[in-house]
Amino acid sequence: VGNIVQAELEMVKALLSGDRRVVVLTGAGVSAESGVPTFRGRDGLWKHYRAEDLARPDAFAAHPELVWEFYNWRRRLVADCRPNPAHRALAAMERQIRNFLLITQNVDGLHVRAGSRKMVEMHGSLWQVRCTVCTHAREDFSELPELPDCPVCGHLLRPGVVWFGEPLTPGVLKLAIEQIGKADVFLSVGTSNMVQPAASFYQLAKDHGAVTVEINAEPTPNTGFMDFALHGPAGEILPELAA
Ligand code: BJW
Ligand code: ZN
Repeated sequence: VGNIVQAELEMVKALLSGDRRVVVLTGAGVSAESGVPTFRGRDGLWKHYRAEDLARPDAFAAHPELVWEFYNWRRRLVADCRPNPAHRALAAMERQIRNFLLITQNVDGLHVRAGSRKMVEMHGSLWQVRCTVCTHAREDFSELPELPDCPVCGHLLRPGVVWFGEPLTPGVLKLAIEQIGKADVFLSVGTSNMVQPAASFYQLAKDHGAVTVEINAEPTPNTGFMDFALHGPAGEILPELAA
């Protein structure tokens, strides 16, 4: 690391002392070093489909078997992945900082497996399934059939994730807005900041006067609005901050 980067790292590290209120937003970049593909990588995510083509209610309505094939593939893929130093550093940070909240856009469950608990999965989880008709919902790590059906009413199950055009789970947005509105430090890690509402969270933090920090492999549309921007692998930068 160069001297300027090192100096910036030290300044950000100093912000993360135990009595500060810290909110961290994460995205697919924190799981990249675990081998989980990101959404907006060069080759598309799966069989040349883009997330925008599959992660939407109308795609599921038209081709449920295709969408379930996509999710079953990702469930298998993620089951073989392990949390990386970025996940572990965030779990350590939560133990060091009393007022801490991790808001993840990731559905892979790797933050939980790394030990994070003060955390919300704002786009749901690959390991949640729920009925398209009744209220049945469950956590399920088993191998699912191609078109799983509801044990209660027999209708089709769907992945327990938030698709484009769908609202977040009730309460999640409210919690995020409340906590970010009180934050002293806001970290955005491993997200392209292309998807709303997460991409606008930094604004709530800034309105409150929080210090904003971006950690990402490359600049994002939000970079210019950040107080600090550290560009590099999350699995190298976060362990330095949590050390
Ligand atoms: C590394 C790295 C390393 C790599 N280290 N870094 C306002 C304006 C315009 C549009 C909208 C708007 N409000 C809402 C919308 C529509 C839409 C939206 O945002 N569209 C945009 C595309 C423009 N938003 C929605 O529809 C949301 N719903 C909503 O707003 O509802 C309102 C409503 C209210 C009432 C009734 C009805 C509706 C929902 C959005 C849900 C997003 N869902 C997905 C799929 C989840 C399920 C699944 O996984 O299959 O969530 S889409 C996908 O993108 C997934 C991700 O969580 C999300 C964000 O992606 P992320 O994490 O940023 O990944 P990447 O790949 O984009 O970026 C990774 C970054 O990491 C890159 O920059 C790399 O460089 C970097 N990186 N390796 C550090 N080692
Ligand atoms: Zn049902």
